[in-house]
Amino acid sequence: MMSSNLIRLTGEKLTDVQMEQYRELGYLAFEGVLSPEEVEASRAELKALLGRPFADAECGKWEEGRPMGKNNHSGPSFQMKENRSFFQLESDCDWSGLSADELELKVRKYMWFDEESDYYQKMVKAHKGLFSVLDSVFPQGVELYQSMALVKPPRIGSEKPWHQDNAYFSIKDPNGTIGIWIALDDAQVENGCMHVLPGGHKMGPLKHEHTFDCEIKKDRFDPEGMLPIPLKPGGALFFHGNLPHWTPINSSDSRRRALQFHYRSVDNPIISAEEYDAVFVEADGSPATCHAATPENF
Ligand SMILES: O=C(O)CCC(=O)C(=O)O
Repeated sequence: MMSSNLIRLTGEKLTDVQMEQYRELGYLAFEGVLSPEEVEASRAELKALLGRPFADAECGKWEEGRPMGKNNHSGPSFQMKENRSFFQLESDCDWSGLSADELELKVRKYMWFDEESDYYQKMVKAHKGLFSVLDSVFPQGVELYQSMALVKPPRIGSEKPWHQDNAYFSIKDPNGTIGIWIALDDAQVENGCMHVLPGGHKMGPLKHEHTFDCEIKKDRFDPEGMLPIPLKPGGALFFHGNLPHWTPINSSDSRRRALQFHYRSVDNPIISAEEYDAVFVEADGSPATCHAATPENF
């Protein structure tokens, strides 16, 4: 198995060698993108955000049960009434009567969390480490497309099956998107760290199908060459929107919180899901998106 080739961000921009790795392998992994202080602050802010539906002053602003699509995991979810923020619990969770601390150990993911937080707004707009990579890959500039906190709690954190993030998006040029996955805990195989298929972005769009989630089935690719990317808290993976990746269940007693941001280059517009079905296609021209797999889920 290849090593994950963890490197430290040293300069303002990526080196030519790092750019070459990004182009060839479709990812770069760095340690220490967030400082220990930033990791602490990020954890505290996430905890505060997740506790909000249960704080007296806030609970009237949330409602339970935004439909998540009929197959896309089945845990209960909470929707902020005033904006698009929502979070989802792991399947089969009974959340009634839980304290905010207990609730955090049931959460699967929290979408658009940055919009609720001045702290995270600053991070997504101006974090030096994030932008040293973003500015190198997209010198024309970027815009945030999506944010999610992926909480994968101990023992119950579910698998995220193999997928390409571009299959979920609807952005005109699939080469003009990038994902950033930041570990807030020590992320190892046992608690569900990221696994990538190095160079897999070069296969182009692969058909996605709905099972318990939207995924690429094994008739489309061979995950044999997959590489786990263990990261210490504050380490980050930057990856091409077409790179197939997977995270296993959290089978350990350790937490595995992560932040994930997706950016698109400024010259790469958002288009409709229907238009995108004609862009993100397999070699024979057939749509490979999650929208095409189950349009009613989108
Ligand atoms: O952090 C995880 O478990 C999976 C994240 C991921 O690949 C995704 O949500 O697209």
